[in-house]
Amino acid sequence: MEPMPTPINGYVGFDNLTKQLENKMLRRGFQFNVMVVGQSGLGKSTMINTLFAGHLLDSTGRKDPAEELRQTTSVHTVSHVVIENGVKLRLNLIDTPGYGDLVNNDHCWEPVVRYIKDQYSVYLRKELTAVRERHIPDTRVHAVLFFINPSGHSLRPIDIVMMKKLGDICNLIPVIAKADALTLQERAVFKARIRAALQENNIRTYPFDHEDYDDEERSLNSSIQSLMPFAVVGSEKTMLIDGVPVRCRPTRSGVINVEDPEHCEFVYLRDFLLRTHLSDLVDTTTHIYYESFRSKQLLALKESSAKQHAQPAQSQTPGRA
Ligand SMILES: Nc1nc2c(ncn2[C@@H]2O[C@H](COP(=O)(O)OP(=O)(O)O)[C@@H](O)[C@H]2O)c(=O)[nH]1
Ligand SMILES: [Mg+2]
Repeated sequence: MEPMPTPINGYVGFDNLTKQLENKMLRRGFQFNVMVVGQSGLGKSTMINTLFAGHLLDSTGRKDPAEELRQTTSVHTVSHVVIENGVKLRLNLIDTPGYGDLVNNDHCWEPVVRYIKDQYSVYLRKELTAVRERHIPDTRVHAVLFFINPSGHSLRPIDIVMMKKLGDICNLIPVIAKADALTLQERAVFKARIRAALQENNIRTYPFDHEDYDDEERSLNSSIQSLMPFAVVGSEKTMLIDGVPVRCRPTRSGVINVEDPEHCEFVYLRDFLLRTHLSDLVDTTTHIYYESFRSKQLLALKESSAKQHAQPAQSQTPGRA
């Protein structure tokens, strides 16, 4: 139990601590690494650009009709620095091959899973060197946005396999892509069906409860979970509505205002990802996913070195799990 606070007579000044931390964080900036996963053409690049209100990833959409349709064939990372009111955010955006598009989808999750584990492994090696860097560059994936095809039916078996693999090793955030393809009623049914499938298959999505969460955090988590997966629409086009520029997408049934919660759930996703949970995503990656990778690796190392003592063999370095 924590001891009772001792009364102090007069101003000491350690209440400046939060200010000191804030200044330090502002100087250093934040690192946030987001990965997008899903079939090609589901609007992944567009959604990243909509989220960060800038052109950070190129869309597969052709500018010139003669140009070939570009498809992401390997895991591809781009880095950006964005600054808002003096807060510096270093972003790594990780684009992945449009998986599940091929005739043979066996092992299509491999490059994605390998990339995520490789980043843990790189970090661990840096941590284990005798002379550690003061700040180890963090390339660990803090959030994976998983784009679900707005089919209105249910998840494909391949989606389930992929999500299961991802939910075990990182913060998985499923979203329904191109939600303008569904009516509000279809959307509600589809969302409920996906939530049921996630539960049935024991797929862990972010946010999830943790032992040391208090009641308030648990109830916030469950209210977010009940809204998931967010049905989003992305667009880089802006139009003036009542004199204010807003991102929108013209459709057959009218113009969708991306930032209007009556039209789609983009703002929920943005607020959750960037306004309320950004720091927790980074913490969860460090304390849950990386920690579990780290302890598995170190235990394996210990075991193998015990074996080596018994019978001297080749040297072993930490690698992939
Ligand atoms: N209807 C609709 N189209 C979208 C949406 N988001 C993106 N698109 C379009 O879908 C095409 C593919 O988008 P892109 O972001 O390149 O998809 P990616 O392959 O998943 O990265 C482009 O023509 C986009 O303009 C959306 O929310 N709704
Ligand atoms: Mg793309």
